[in-house]
Amino acid sequence: MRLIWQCLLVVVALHPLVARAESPPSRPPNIVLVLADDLGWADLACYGADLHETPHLDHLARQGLRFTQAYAPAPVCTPTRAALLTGRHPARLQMTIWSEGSLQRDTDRPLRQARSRHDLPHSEITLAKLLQQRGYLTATVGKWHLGDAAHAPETHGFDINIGGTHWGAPQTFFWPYRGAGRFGGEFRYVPHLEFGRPGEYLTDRLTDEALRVIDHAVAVQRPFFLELAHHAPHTPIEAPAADVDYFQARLRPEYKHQNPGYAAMVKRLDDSVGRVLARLAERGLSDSTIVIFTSDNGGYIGIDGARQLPVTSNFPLRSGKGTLYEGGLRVPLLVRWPGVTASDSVCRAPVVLTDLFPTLLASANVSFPQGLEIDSVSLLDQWRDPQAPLKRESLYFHYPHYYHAPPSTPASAVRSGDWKLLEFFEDQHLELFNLGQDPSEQHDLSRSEPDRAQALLRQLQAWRKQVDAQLPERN
Ligand SMILES: [Ca+2]
Repeated sequence: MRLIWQCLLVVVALHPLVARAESPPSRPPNIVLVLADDLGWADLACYGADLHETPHLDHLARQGLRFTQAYAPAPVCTPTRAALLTGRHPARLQMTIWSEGSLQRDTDRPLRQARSRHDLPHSEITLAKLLQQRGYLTATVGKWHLGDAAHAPETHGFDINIGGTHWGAPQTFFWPYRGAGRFGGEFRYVPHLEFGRPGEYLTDRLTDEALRVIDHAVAVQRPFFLELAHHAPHTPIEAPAADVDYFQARLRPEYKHQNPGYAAMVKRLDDSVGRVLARLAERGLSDSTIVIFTSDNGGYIGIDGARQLPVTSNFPLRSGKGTLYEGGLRVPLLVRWPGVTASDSVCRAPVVLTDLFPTLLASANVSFPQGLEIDSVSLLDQWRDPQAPLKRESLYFHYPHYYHAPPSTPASAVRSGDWKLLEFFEDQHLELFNLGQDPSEQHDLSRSEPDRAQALLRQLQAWRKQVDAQLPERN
């Protein structure tokens, strides 16, 4: 009889529910980072979109924390992705333009663009690498854009890479996702997605792959870091015809968003997040998983060639991707971590995606190597309490390159409090805005506030020197 009781006690003690009740959870949180490509600050309904419908993302915002002043560290793809994974400023990394753009020199312009690396160096320590060392299963599904095959995700701490290449956009969003011509003569493809079916849509397929990663992590009983880096809604503006027709029928002349193709892409992106959240819930992982949704730069306001319409609008923010105005830099940022973020909370502090590096490491209780110079701060205090003071005075931006749509010239910028100064390298002119009073950057105060402009300029120049920012040269 005694033996039976002893056996029973052992069984009870080993039961997972009992073990959980007696000791604090030692297992670190799972992390799901959904990164959209070129999605603008105003593109979600919970950020003021009109034509677009984003019920799942709006629901995520209500369940967690929404940032109103989150910045991408750069107005284009590659530098933001490099900074997010390393916690270091694109200027310090000397990765300030998208990979393909780093190979061009502007010979017909007043300035030759600054030098920029094509590949993320292996000397850099990534978030994935540190989490991998902590025992996480690390996976990236979708866009990589941080270098050639020798610098693929597998060389930067990811156990699994599905679809990541050095290219910044697919030839087409429909299977088999390959071909040539749209981005020049080269033949592009998305690896690991060869076995698809006609009509299959890339956003849906990447979501299928992400769900498989979640299931695999559950099967092998490991905490996981999943980066679901969608190509949507980057060009080419392509979506299933029924979705495009749906939004075409809902267009109103007074809407700021007028592109039904783009609205359809955003809808599929929203569906993807809905499916990921549902799978986490099915697997009992909602409470133990940090879910983050954001974008790598502001919305692209160039023309969608197929429809002869602007791709999107970042209104009320000025301009778009490729510029250092708010429309080029500001992005949606949603965070849900039950027990840490409060439901329906809003943080208005200016933060930058580079901050996710120390924040996520702190969340997973992982320290980064001593002496590593990072350009970011942990936002864990703000996740817990959106009013918590932020330990940083200024944000810096450096884009020493040209952009095509809208046409823009090489520039740097600093934001300190509500004040933002832009310095344009072609003619050295300055623009000064008070974002608190003028969030749309319509009133340049550089002439009426020259002392303030000069003080911010000195601060910006000192920062560039400190991080060894590369500058454009006269042609
Ligand atoms: Ca992008």
